[in-house]
Amino acid sequence: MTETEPAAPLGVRDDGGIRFLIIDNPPVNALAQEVRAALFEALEQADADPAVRAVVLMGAGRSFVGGADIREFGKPRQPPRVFHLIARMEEMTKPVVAAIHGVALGGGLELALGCHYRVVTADARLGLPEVTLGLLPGAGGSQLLPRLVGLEQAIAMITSGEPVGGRRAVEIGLADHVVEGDLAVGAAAFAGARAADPLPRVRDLPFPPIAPEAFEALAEPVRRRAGQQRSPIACIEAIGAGLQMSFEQALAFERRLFEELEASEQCAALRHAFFATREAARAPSGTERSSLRTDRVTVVGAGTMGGGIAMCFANAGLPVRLVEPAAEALARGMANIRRAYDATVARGRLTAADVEARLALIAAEASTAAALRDADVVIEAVFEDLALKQDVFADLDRGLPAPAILASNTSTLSIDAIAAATGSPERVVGMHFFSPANVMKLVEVVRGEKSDPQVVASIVALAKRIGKIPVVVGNCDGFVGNRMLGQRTVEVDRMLLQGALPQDIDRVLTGFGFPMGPLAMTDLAGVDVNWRVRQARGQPLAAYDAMYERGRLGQKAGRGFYLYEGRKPVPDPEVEQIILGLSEAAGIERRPIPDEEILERLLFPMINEGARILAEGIAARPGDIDVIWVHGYGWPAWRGGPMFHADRVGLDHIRRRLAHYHERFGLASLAPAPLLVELADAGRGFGTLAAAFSGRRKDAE
Ligand code: T1G
Ligand code: NAD
Repeated sequence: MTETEPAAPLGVRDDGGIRFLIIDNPPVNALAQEVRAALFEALEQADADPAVRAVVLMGAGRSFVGGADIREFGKPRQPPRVFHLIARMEEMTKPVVAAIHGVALGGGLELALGCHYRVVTADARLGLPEVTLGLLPGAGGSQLLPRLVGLEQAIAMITSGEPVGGRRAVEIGLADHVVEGDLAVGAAAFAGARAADPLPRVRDLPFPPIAPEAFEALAEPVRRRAGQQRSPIACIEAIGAGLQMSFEQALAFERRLFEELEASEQCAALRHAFFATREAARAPSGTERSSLRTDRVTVVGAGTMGGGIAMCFANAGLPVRLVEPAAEALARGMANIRRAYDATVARGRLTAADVEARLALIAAEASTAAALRDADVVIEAVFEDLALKQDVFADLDRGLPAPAILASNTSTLSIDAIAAATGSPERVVGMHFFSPANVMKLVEVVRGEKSDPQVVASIVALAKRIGKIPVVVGNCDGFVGNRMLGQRTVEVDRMLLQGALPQDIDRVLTGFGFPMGPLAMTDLAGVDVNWRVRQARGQPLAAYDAMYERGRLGQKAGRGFYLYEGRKPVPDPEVEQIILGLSEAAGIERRPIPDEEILERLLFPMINEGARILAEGIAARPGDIDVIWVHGYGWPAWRGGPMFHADRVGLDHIRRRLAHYHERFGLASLAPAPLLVELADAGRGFGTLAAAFSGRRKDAE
């Protein structure tokens, strides 16, 4: 066993004629320039060295390779590129075996596809997630993967970006063998046994033939789901090239598409969303090593949110207690949970056995006393009523000793007001899930004035443990998301009275890329939920109140701003009459409102409020606001988020348009926010704030 001096970031060692090349570029072994250069050279050396019978390519640490280095995108890249490495491996005179543990994603999987063999651990994850970054596989993946796994599987993997597990990879022909024991040992044995065999190259396999109409049947649903996002469609085009072109021609076509996408706004937006999501989820500085225990969780209130929150823990394999005082309400809550799981089984995403295993993790108890027993964290999700929540927190504070954390899922109430009902406000924090809680990824972690940073950090870590995207925000009315949404809702109501109809406004926002418009969303969440929140604040909205007063509560009532045939919203002439009547009563002469104005008034007041939120420090970074809107409010990720979008539109333009609407409508909230004005005057964008705020991303775009 001879150790050669490892050329960081690549380790090289020999064992019985097998040369191990170990990529070592923490945290995810991304294929940065220096890695590619070192690997290319090592492949050359291994091929030339007669003592080497075979090569095993591995990753150091927790993964094989997490992909190309995303930070290099949008900048000129030095050779060798990933596709050069693949071409070099395909020219090797001895077998190269990829030994995969952890993840092999993007360029990492393409590298493995350039190898002659792939062995995996059972829990490895193999995928091509480029589409989620607004890209497509740029090193041959669109041509190599179909040759191994067939077109249907390749289209599914490349257009969804979803990885497959190690065992599944062998089942579909993507990998050759699952190594049960030590990966290096298993891979070396596998390589040694094939050192003298003819070298199988994936590129030499035939591209799977398919009839044009059959290909179209696979492509059409992808195009439909893509909407305005370009990358899934480009993936289909790249894969399809294999049917008409030679391997080399199809590779060149794939590369042209890749360069087109890499230079695109959508790709810049999705890369921004990628890094902003990770930045937002980082533990607040100084609390990286939070020590508070969060294993035993109790959820108080088994309604819409409490049930969904309990499912999050069960879905993550964590036991959870669900408490309601009333047995009937508890039974209703558990029935909702079972119904939700049954729907997932019906969609083939879970088995009946999975459901039983998850339900077994939810301990339902019809007693408030249960809430006070051995919990590290209590998440309260009772009615949105301050006095009730203060009672519940006072009981918890008396019954459950510190350092147990007391978290509230309130969506609108002040965390400080709730904490004031306890003797230990330092252990009170907001944990604001979004409906449906078992689906939506976002959690606003609301730090109260007295919340201990360790408590905040513990809840951030807990949210990540259940697969959520936590964003730490300050305590204010509506926190970040609902506060900005409030500005949009006010403008929606005003536009309805001034000349627009629900379908006009919703068409414009879905045209921008949202999955649903503001009025259809209100009907889904419940017109009454919106009314109750505004009632508590004394915020009347003519059109919204008119729906409520007429019992038009939304989907659950079969009518709201729309009539509902099943879940399909249908414009209702009666609503038009109601709105025309409101305009007349308010003495407003209705006018056609151009789409451009509708869009500006849906987005700019929100962005303006975002600037106020940043100036107040309620959000730590502009990227945090973007993450909240992308993962909590349906903002299209390929548009980056409201603050990213604002920089694309230009802050000076937004300032001028807001000033125009402020002058025209005289609404204080439309006055351009000081931070927006300051940045516009300086010709800067919110993105330039990132550095000042986090001091880590000097290159923020
Ligand atoms: N490049 C650069 N940095 C990366 C990275 C990458 N590919 N992947 C992760 N990071 C950073 C991340 O920003 C974070 O940094 C840290 O690593 C830990 O990540 C040619 C064109 C691998 C499953 O899309 O999905 O290859 O915040 O917090 O939860 O065709 O990261 O600590 O400073 O997410 O354990 C395709 C992207 C690229 C995979 C690990 N690859 N990464 O998850 O840790 S395109 C991807 C992930 C490509 C080729 C094309 C996840 C992960 P920081 P993390 P994690
Ligand atoms: P819900 O009415 O569906 O459920 C509330 C549950 O609390 C009911 O089952 C009720 O029986 C129970 N409850 C009442 N008093 C209780 C007590 N003293 N102890 C234990 N349980 C008690 O309401 P929901 O929509 O689930 O909302 C719950 C909380 O979550 C509210 O604060 C709400 O603002 C917040 N929230 C709601 C949404 C949403 O979209 N529904 C989204 C985010 C946050």
